[in-house]
Amino acid sequence: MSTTTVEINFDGLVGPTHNYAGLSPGNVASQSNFGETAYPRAAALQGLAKMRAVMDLGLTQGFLPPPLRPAAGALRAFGFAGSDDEILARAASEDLALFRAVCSASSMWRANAATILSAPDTADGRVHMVTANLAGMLHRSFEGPETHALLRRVFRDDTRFAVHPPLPSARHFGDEGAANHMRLASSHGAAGINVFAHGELRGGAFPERQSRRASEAVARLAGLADPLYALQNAKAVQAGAFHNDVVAVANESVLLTHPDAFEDAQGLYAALHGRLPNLQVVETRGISLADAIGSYLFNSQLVTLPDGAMALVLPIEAQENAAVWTEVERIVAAKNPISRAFVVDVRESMRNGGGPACLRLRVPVDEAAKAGIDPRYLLDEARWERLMRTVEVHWPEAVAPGDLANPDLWAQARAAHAALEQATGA
Ligand code: SUG
Repeated sequence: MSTTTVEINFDGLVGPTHNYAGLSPGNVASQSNFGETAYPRAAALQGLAKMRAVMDLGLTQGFLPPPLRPAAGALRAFGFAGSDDEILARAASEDLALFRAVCSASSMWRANAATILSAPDTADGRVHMVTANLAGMLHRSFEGPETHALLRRVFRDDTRFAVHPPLPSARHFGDEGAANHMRLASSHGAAGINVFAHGELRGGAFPERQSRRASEAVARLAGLADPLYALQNAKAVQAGAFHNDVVAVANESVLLTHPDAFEDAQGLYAALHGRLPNLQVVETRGISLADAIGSYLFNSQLVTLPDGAMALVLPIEAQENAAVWTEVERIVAAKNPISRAFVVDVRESMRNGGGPACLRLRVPVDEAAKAGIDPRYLLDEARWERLMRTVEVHWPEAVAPGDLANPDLWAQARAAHAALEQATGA
């Protein structure tokens, strides 16, 4: 056990084609903002400001760049041929839904990039990363292979990191990554309990995106001993909790949760208490599922600060909801042990159903593992400034769904992608 293990948040940088195409059924924000104009530059700057806010708390911050969109290359597998522009033009006219899917900037929600299994919990003592297949949504299903290649580049020391490809037979193994995984432990460096929240076919109006079979495969791949599986509450899924991280969040020994997050919440708490004596379950009081999902209270980042205190990094929407904010103030005042709250503005992402916690992938590392990360993806002042400048110069100001078929946007997105590669040296 290492006392120097910390968690690094790797945020997804919002890509230049960020738009509102209503691609995620079951995700209330994505559905209700369909057709609106999106602001990719503002979206990426909001994300960078969040990264900066977390850096300013004294935490190490990483970032993951977006893949090139529109993904003309992905369309070749479906029989589209010609130049990239020819392929995109043909797809836009023949299959608009498929075309919109390959334009999505959904890689920004890096909580769905992979499930991360912490070194003290895995059979070989490496950090395991199982890339998510994101099979539940067409637009997200294109991310897996690119994310796998990226994670292999970033977490390059294979004596410290084991990066797995997305699970095959995707339809039967729907896997949405860390958004449905929680780790409870007395500290980041101690052995922990891995909890996998999952859905099952229960026939509601909204899809259940994480299959238990996928979670079991993830646990096997990492060689976890004795993980827990917790069925999501059908009420929560049907209220719009398409990922468990919109109704619960864990950090070290704390589980902050909506009382209706899990089908058998008491059973889960009892199993956790039995294995982690200093576990603190903080259930919210008086917050409806609708308020939880509208405000994204639980999609806060729950982080351990360098002085050992725990803080919530909340979306501004949580502050704007009086009932939710009163509850946040109560939780912080109780100090057991969440004692600070910071608010960030990631409204552009929120309008597609992605809060602060969706935008980041948590990676626990000790010093040796940290040294095995490509440093170009760890932010310092200069790298953060360079990202800011690149976004300011190259990201489009506004994108409406109708703009997606405009070849000028494709050219701008390619130029932005190239500029980012140059800026990061990647
Ligand atoms: O998969 N939204 C994402 C939001 C992901 C949030 N992630 C976590 N909860 N961890 C999704 O539903 C919307 C795209 C659109 O409609 O254009 C979208 O993909």
